[in-house]
Amino acid sequence: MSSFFTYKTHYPLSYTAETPNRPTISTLPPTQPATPPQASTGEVALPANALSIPDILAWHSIPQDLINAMSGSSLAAGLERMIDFAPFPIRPGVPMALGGASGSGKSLTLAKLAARYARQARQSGGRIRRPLVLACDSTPGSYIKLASILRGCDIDLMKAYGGMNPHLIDGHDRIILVDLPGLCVYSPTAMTEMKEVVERTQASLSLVIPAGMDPEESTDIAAAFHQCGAKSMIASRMEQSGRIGSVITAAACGLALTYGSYSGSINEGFTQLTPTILARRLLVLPG
Ligand SMILES: Nc1nc2c(ncn2[C@@H]2O[C@H](COP(=O)(O)OP(=O)(O)O)[C@@H](O)[C@H]2O)c(=O)[nH]1
Ligand SMILES: [Mg+2]
Repeated sequence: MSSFFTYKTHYPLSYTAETPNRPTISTLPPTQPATPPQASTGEVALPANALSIPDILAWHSIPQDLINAMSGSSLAAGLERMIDFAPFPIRPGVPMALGGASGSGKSLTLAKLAARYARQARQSGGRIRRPLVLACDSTPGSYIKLASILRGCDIDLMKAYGGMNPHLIDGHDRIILVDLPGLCVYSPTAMTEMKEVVERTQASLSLVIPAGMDPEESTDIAAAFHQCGAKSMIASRMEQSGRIGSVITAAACGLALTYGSYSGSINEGFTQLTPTILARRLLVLPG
């Protein structure tokens, strides 16, 4: 696994997006090649016979230095070397706040998690309590939107604008998810406000990064969250974009890659990412 500092040392932000012979969408068809792949893919089928794996990674706008660092026996092995793949680090009694840019998928991802834990609680026959969701985004309309996404889920939803001291919450033995406002990491004020909410809630912090974002921007965002104490990330909109380099560069900053979100529905398209699943997604465009 790499850390943000290793990544920054070896892969500075100043990489050029203009990779030589950069493939275009028309050179990366989502169909099976007529001839075998040019490189080992770790049991993953390569969709484009005309392109090497480094070419495809460049198509995803992954920096050349990171591509070089991933090269070796197979793409899955290269990903495993550069990225920490881990279960989502949540436990009862410790609130988990989901942060990221506005529109990145924080609320939908939170709802997917809440729906899972609500299902577990229901199936436990009363042994596990239903999850609690703290709505910390006071942007007009966001509470109503969150409540409507969560409608039908067996959860408790509580407004906690500005954060909330967890001692005031009946939550020591239940999963607590925190919906944060969207923020711009380049704004020191916004970052300070987010840190205050997270500290007041004594929450852990996880980042939601959408596929399709500019990989340099996602590196900046992941680095800023890493410095704020985030240890993990979730990749959203994995089925909505071709290029997913933003997910790779963010994770290579030292955030453990947990779930990938593949659908706009709260009850489907939410998968624990593994090197093989990610390798396949890099090589095969969404169908
Ligand atoms: N298809 C699809 N839509 C997504 C996914 N994640 C988020 N969205 C949509 O993206 C939009 C913004 O998501 P939202 O959770 O409100 O973002 P937030 O501003 O970060 O809370 C909503 O319309 C979501 O339904 C995903 O993985 N797949
Ligand atoms: Mg939201």
